[in-house]
Amino acid sequence: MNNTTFETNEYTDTPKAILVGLSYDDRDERAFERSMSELTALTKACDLEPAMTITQTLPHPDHATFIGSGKVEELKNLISMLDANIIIFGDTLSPIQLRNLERILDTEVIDRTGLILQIFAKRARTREARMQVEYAQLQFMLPRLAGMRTELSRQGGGSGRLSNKGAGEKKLELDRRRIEHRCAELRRDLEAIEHERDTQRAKRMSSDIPRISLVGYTNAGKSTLLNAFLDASHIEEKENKKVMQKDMLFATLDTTVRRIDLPGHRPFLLSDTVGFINELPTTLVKAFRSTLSEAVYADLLLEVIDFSDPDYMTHIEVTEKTLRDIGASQIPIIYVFNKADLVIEGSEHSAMKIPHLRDDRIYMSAENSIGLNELSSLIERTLEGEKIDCEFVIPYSDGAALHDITSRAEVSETEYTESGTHLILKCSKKMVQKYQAYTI
Ligand SMILES: Nc1nc2c(ncn2[C@@H]2O[C@H](COP(=O)(O)OP(=O)(O)OP(=O)(O)O)[C@@H](O)[C@H]2O)c(=O)[nH]1
Ligand SMILES: [Mg+2]
Repeated sequence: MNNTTFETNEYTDTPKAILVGLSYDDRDERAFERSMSELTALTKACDLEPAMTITQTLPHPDHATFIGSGKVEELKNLISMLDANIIIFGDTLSPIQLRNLERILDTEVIDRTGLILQIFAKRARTREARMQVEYAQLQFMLPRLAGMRTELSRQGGGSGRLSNKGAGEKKLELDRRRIEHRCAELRRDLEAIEHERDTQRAKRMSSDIPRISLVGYTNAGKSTLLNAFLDASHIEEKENKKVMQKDMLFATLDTTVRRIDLPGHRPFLLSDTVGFINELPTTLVKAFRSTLSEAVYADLLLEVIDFSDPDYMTHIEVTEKTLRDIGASQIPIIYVFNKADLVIEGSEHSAMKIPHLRDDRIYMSAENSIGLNELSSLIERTLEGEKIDCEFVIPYSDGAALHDITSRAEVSETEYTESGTHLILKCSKKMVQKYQAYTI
């Protein structure tokens, strides 16, 4: 891998970072290279200048300093040569390794998890997202408290980085208790917000309109797809309803729900939320559970995939794993192979005309609004296919249920029996669950 120095002044005043990667355990070389370019993108997303990347291959990481001692020396020289402000490691380091490296290098050292936490801290806008990030940062920090040093003049960037000022056991204990107290406070406030969110969601759930969630790897084009759908919709003030789309990892951190109403298609609610990444830190997954779980309550997921990324298969695996982790793996999925306009000449897919449909997949381009109608039709067919045949007997005392069911399901037979109205119909699984007590 080349050592790259950026000579443009694109990053003036931006703190300089040296990126460090270790290839060990016979890691696949290409996968390692891609993970290092992802680290570069993450560094930029954190408003840091990736001034140089250095790599090393070892049979296994050094338990004290992660990389070998010779490489640490090399790093030390590079820091003074480049006047670097921060060192970023591509893997997760142990608290001891972080502490040792900071001591030897006398420079701030963070690992991939720490970097992702910083990005989230910078991007979080809503009160909920900010509290979730703070919670994740504190949880991440607790086991590392003892290692934090004070002498370093740390660059800012992110609210949560506390340094352990006075060292000493007493101070440490005080810090620990303060952090635990703050965590409890945050948990309480977050639960209150979650309750509010549940109420809003319950309102949405009770409406007839299907709920669809955009999920997928960060930078795949989820927000672009939401905006393209808005553009094509019959609604007012669509410009104000658009969300940020940007070539940057973790551009979106908050959840937005919009009504989409394409001419000639049935309307639906579409939610856009935070994207996934390989090895999303568990502290973040836990803290963002309620934001991520927006997907759990959807009737259908649109998994957006950047088809132009050579690593898209890994991205699909990561997304499926994350969906399992948040309990959303049972929801039907449409695979949206996006950015198909970028598929290059000469590749195995270059003859493909877009939009191209195959079973539960569509190859399209959100940016160029190619394939929106075809995707809408696929959505309708998928939702329709999800409907099941069912029979209900609804007691005469529950008029509300009868009204709800008959207005939303396709009723084929109605009979008035002694115990209630007997209906034979086709409806969504959700409705069957809701009126489980009346099914026969
Ligand atoms: N060429 C091309 N670029 C696209 C397409 N769709 C999205 N992009 C670009 O890809 C970048 C990322 O798009 P976003 O919509 O912000 O991606 P996202 O999935 O919302 O990403 P996060 O919010 O960071 O998780 C932007 O620069 C878009 O302009 C497409 O179909 N073709
Ligand atoms: Mg987005």
